[in-house]
Amino acid sequence: MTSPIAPVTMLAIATSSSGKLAEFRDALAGLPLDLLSAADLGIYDFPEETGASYEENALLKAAHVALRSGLVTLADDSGLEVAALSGAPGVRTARYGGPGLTDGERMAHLLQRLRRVPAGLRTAKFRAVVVLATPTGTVHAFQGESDGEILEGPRGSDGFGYDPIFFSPELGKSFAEASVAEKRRVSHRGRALSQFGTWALTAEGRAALAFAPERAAEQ
Ligand code: ITT
Repeated sequence: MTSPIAPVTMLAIATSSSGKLAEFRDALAGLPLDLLSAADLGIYDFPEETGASYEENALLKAAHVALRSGLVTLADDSGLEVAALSGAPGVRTARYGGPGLTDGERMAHLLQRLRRVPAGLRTAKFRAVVVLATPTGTVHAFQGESDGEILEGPRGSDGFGYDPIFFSPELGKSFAEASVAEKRRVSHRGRALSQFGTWALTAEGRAALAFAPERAAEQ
C-alpha cells in the first residue's frame, strides 16, 4: 500500500538575505519541497564571493551549504547593471561603495554616481543566476533578468536592497512598491526560479531532487 502523504524533498536555500529568502519561499510554494534556510541549518558563515561571474559566486554558495548540510541546495547570485556606468556595479553590487554599508547607503552611493544622468538614460538591468548543487556534485544553473530604470530617489518601502530605486516599466512602479507576488512575475529572481520550477518537474529535475514522482502523481 502506498502512503497518502505527498513525498516532500528537503531543499536548502543558501542565502544570508531575508529578502531573497522570502522570494524563494514565495516562488517555490507550489512545489513539494520543504525549504530550509542556511540559518535553519545552523550555517552562518558563507564563502567569500571571489568568482568573476554570478554563476561562479552562486555555485560557491550552493556547494558550500550542500557540503555542510548534506542537502540539495539552491543559491542565488545577483546584481544590478547600470548602462550609464558601463554595466557596473554588476557582480560587485553587494559590495558597491565599500564594505559595511547599509542598503540605504549603497543606494545613495549609486544615486550620487548617476546625479548628472537624465531620465531616459538611467536604464538598468537586474540579473540573477540561481544554481542548484547536490552534495554529490550535480550542478544546474538558471538565469533571469529584468529591465528597468534607476529613479532619482527612493519610492516604496517593501522589498530589499536596491528595490526602492529600481523602476519596472512592466509593473509601472518600483520594485519596493510591488508585492512579493507582483515582483516575482517580472523580476530576475522570479524568472530564474520559474525556470527552476519547470525543470524540477522534469525527469532530470526529479532525479536531482530525488522526488518520488509516481507517488506525487497519486495526490
Ligand atoms: P547572499 O549572497 O547571502 O545570498 P547578498 O545580498 O550578499 O546575499 P549577492 O551577493 O547575490 O547577495 O548580492 C546581490 C546584491 O544585489 C545585493 O546588494 C542585493 O541587495 C542586490 N539585489 C539582488 N537582487 C535584488 C533585488 O531583487 N532587489 C534589490 N536588490 C537586489
